[in-house]
Amino acid sequence: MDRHQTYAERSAKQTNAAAIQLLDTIDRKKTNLCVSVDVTNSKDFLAIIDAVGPYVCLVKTHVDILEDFNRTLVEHLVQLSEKHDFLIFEDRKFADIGNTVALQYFSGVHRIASWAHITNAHPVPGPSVVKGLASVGLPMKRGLLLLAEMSTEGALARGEYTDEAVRIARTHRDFVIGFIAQRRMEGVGLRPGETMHPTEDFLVLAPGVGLDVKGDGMGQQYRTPRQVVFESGCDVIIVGRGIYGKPEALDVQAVQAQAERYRKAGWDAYLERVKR
Ligand code: 5FU
Repeated sequence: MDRHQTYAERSAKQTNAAAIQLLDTIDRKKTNLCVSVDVTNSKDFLAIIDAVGPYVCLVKTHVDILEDFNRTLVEHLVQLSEKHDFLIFEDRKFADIGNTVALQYFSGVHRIASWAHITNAHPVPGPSVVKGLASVGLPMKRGLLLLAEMSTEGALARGEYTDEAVRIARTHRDFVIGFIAQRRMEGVGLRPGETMHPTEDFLVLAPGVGLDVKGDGMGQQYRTPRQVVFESGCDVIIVGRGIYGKPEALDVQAVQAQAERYRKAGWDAYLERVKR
């Protein structure tokens, strides 16, 4: 992927419905910001999402941390995604055998496949994790991200592991739309004599983004939107606490001001990248 290509140009070449929807939303709303809403009660969860909705292309959830999760909450989440025109990404990090992940994705309390446009998986079980999830997600027009790298200090997802993640993605292009990673992944993991397919284009969604601090004291490492989008060529910045701060003191106007600050930083970095 040529770093100067716009989101709109790239959308025209994608085949997966979720990837197209995400790129079109980014282009339409002029935002490559994904807000990660890691709070434990549904009132704060929905209040933050309603506040940041106009500024984001994607909302990332960890629904297993919600103490009062129920089906009505999912209905409200879906209504907000329609009201504010964003997609939903459940950061489930599946990592089991194909049969088990298919059950975890479709069934259980959360029924993730029924409402999340995008989810993700650790490639640690090998290609079968993708096969299992695709059996559920493809007919529902969903997309999958593989965790090729992580933002944490000392992460084991590097070197040959990252190469193998990209190889798995390459053989499942219908369902794997890209990666959770810290840099672009085109051409990574090619063996001697292999050449990159000319249309290879993976979306890269990068967590570990912050403007004010470098870490959280628990291994998280933050880079700025410019480092992530302009220098490393990633497509979407994922920001959590940098936007909503401490949920016990939720201030909707302050959250919106932070969301706009990160949206602008991410979008300016993109405009700088695509400038010819
Ligand atoms: F795969 C990853 C990763 O490598 N780093 C992450 O931080 C996922 N995350 C998630 O992004 C993590 O689980 C949080 O939900 C979010 C980052 O939140 P923060 O508040 O911006 O640190």
